[in-house]
Amino acid sequence: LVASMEEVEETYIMIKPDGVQRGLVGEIISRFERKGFKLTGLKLFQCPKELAEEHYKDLKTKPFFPKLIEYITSGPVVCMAWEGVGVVASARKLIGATNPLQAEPGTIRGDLAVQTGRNVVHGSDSPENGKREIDLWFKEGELCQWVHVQAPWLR
Ligand code: RTP
Repeated sequence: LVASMEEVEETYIMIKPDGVQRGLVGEIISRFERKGFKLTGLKLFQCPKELAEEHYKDLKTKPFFPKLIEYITSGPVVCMAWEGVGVVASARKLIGATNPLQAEPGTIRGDLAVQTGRNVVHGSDSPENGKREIDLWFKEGELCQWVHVQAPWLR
């Protein structure tokens, strides 16, 4: 029942400016919390343009890139680091498809969003990117390690 350390992953989850402006912060955090992942970093943050460009550097050549940078820097975001077994893929499932109209009901985007360009939340797409993005968005000392007792009654 206790996962070995090798299986534990980290992912970077970010509530985008529309999620903050629409008052969805609690709702979104709650979904990851109730699922059973461990929150290890959390802050409200106004993202500078340079950081948004670095975060989305793989999309630099896309026609929507300037609009994406404008969107991500248009207001504060909520930066989060979450840890757990299989957290990267599971978080992507909880978030749902990039286009909210194609996202399944029950997912964050499926329940709460309509437009691809306003899809309320980001989640890392691989464990490697999870680490890279957490390093990019958090400074040393901003992350906390703590003992996450999920379900002692099942032991
Ligand atoms: P994210 O990185 O935000 O979790 O999103 P994702 O992996 O589901 O999607 P990705 O293809 O990496 O795109 C990153 C974000 O860019 C915006 N986007 N706009 N056609 C468009 O206007 C368009 N396509 C993508 C979305 O905000 C998407 O989440």
